[in-house]
Amino acid sequence: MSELILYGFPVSPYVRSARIALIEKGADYHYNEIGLDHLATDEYVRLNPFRKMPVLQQENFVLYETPAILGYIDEAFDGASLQPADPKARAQMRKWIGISSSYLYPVGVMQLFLQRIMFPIMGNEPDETLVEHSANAIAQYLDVIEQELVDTFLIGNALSLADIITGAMIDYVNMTKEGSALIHARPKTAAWLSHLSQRESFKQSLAGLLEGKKQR
Ligand SMILES: N[C@@H](CCC(=O)N[C@@H](CS)C(=O)NCC(=O)O)C(=O)O
Repeated sequence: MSELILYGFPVSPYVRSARIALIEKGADYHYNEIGLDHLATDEYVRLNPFRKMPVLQQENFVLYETPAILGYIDEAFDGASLQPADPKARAQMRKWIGISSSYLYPVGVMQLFLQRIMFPIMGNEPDETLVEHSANAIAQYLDVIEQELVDTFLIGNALSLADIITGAMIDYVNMTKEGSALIHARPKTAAWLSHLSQRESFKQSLAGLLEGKKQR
């Protein structure tokens, strides 16, 4: 198969999701690590006119939007399927992919994680009002995860794209002291995240910048 290239900044949970899926499938790929400044270049806009990451490229096939990338990775490569065959289960998986992008990312990543973890790395002071607001919002979303989890995985009894994208975002929430307390008050969610974070794919895809940054 022709060379597969993934572009993105390693801290991005969307980029990390794609890396997790590639590792889970055992796909051979080249990771082209780019910084946020690269999104403004003419070279990048030719790959993604919306200037977001990740982008997956395989010769003249260029794909952006994480749900599409995750589906392609699963379907184009051998290895255990990351999508359930049953239509209802597959629909539930897509529901979680939508929840992650529409609700978890804006509050859990762009507010709580950004303020608590990334701001100190960048030398900025967190906005405590925003931290409190986002922790309250994410608590409600964690309640939904806790109610829906029946077993080790979000859907059925196998790892799916739902666990990958939702897990990548909740893992970042768990790095914050507020998020960690909320997750550990929800035993099924805590056990689910603990299983995921022990997978090689989750360990190998953690950005070096974030190592040792989990708050205690
Ligand atoms: N809908 C896009 C969202 C991707 C996205 O928001 N990526 C972030 C990184 S986590 C990004 O590129 N941010 C740069 C920016 O908004 O300027 C997807 O599913 O891939």
